[in-house]
Formats: sequence, structure tokens, C-alpha cells
Amino acid sequence: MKNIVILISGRGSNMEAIVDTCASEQWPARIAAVISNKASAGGLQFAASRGIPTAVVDHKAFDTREAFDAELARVIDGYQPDLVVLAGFMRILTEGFVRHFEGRMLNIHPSLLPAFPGLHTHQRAIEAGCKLAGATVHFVTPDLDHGPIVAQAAVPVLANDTETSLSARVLKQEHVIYPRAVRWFVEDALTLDQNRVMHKQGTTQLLIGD
Ligand code: NHR
Ligand code: GAR
Repeated sequence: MKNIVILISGRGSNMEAIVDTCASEQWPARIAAVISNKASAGGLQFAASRGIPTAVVDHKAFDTREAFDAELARVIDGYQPDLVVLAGFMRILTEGFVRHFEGRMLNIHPSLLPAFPGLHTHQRAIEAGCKLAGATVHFVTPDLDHGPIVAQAAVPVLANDTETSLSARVLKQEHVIYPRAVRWFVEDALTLDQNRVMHKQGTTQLLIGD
């Protein structure tokens, strides 16, 4: 059994998708905890309703990013994680924190990396005139949104898209690729060669959505 700790900052719909798929597909894993940097995160109630331990580490209670990250790492380590999953977690993490969980921390980013790292990805994709948008699951490295890519989902950008309509189209595919990628990790189905993540059985790591 692998222990998964999920970090959220808000709604937590990706966390929900992972919790539900872990149960329905009977992964060799348990969601050991859901942790938020915001007490108001909606996802905490969902996790509690499923009997998953929850915790809040409020970044505003710390003077520095290092101090926040040290406490966050201490709380996470209390659940003995094999994998840490960032699911809409909105705080940039320090190098020391990332090194501590290196090779066992995943993020989902709402763009087709390496395009549009950082925030406001959907608005930026629309303004750039992109015809394709999407989401990327990647290992977390100290360099923001630049870690090895585990899976990507692509969707069209339509002529009348707004940030709201495009983000909804992408999110639907996030709920497919993120549980899939986490499952690959807990099954030990991934290999890492330099910057390239490969599925051992050659399963496709690309999803084309609509
Ligand atoms: N930390 C490291 N070191 N590397 C990554 O790849 C990370 C990371 C922390 C979070 C998620 C990421 C995303 O998928 C992520 C990847 C927050 C910000 C940000 O600017 C940027 C990227 C991501 C998450 N956060 C502001 C900050 O000052 C706060 C914004 C807010 O609170 O709304 O930390 O997009
Ligand atoms: C998702 O679209 C995720 O890709 C994105 O925020 C949303 C969270 O939704 N992540 C980031 O922007 C990270 N900076 P959720 O809370 O419902 O999973």
C-alpha cells in the first residue's frame, strides 16, 4: 500500500477525482491526508466526508516561505507519504522542500507545458491565439512548472472561448489524466530517463479531448 498525501488550496475537484478513482479502481494506495494552506478550501469538507484526515497549514502564519515549507513538510512527513500530489495548490515551494520530496511529488498545471508556466494560463493561451490548450502532469522540480512530463491532455481552443469556457474544457480532461498519472506512479509503471518520463508498458501518455 502506498500512502498519498494531496495538497490543495481551493475547490479540490482534481483531489476528488483522485480519491474516487483510487477507490473505484482499487489502487494499491490510500489517500493518507488532504492538506490545505487555506482553511476555507472547499475540498477539505469533501475529504473529511470520505473519512480522510485533513490538516491546514496557513501560509499567512509564517514570516518566510522557508518557515512555511518547513512546517508543511513536517506535517506531510507525519503521514509517511510515498507520493505528494499538488492538486490546485497555489504556493510556490522552496528548493529545500522540493528536494526533500524529489521524485515523489506530482503537479497538474493547466497548460501544455512548456508553454505558459505560472498563472492565468487560459487567458494567456486565448490572447496568444492558440488553437490547442490543455493540461500537464509533471514531477515537481525547484524550477516552477519545468519538471519531467508524465502526461498531457490537449483540447481545442474555440473561436468564442472565454477563460471560463476554456478552463472548464481543460478541467474535464484534468480529471481523466491526473488520476491516470497517479495510478501509474503507485503501480511503479513509470521510468525516468534524463528529463523523459516513460510508461513501462508503452501506454500512451497523451490524451486528446474535445
Ligand atoms: N513549486 C516548485 N518549486 N515547482 C513547481 O513546479 C511548483 C511549485 C509550487 C506549485 C503549481 C503551479 C501551477 O501548476 C506548483 C508548481 C502557484 C504559483 C504562484 O505564482 C505558480 C505556479 C503554481 C502554483 N503562486 C503565488 C505565490 O506567491 C501565489 C498565488 C496565489 O496564492 O493565488 O506562491 O501553476
Ligand atoms: C486546476 O485547473 C489546476 O490545473 C489548476 O487550478 C485548478 C484547481 O482546480 N492549478 C493551478 O493553477 C496551479 N497553479 P481544483 O482545485 O478543482 O482541482
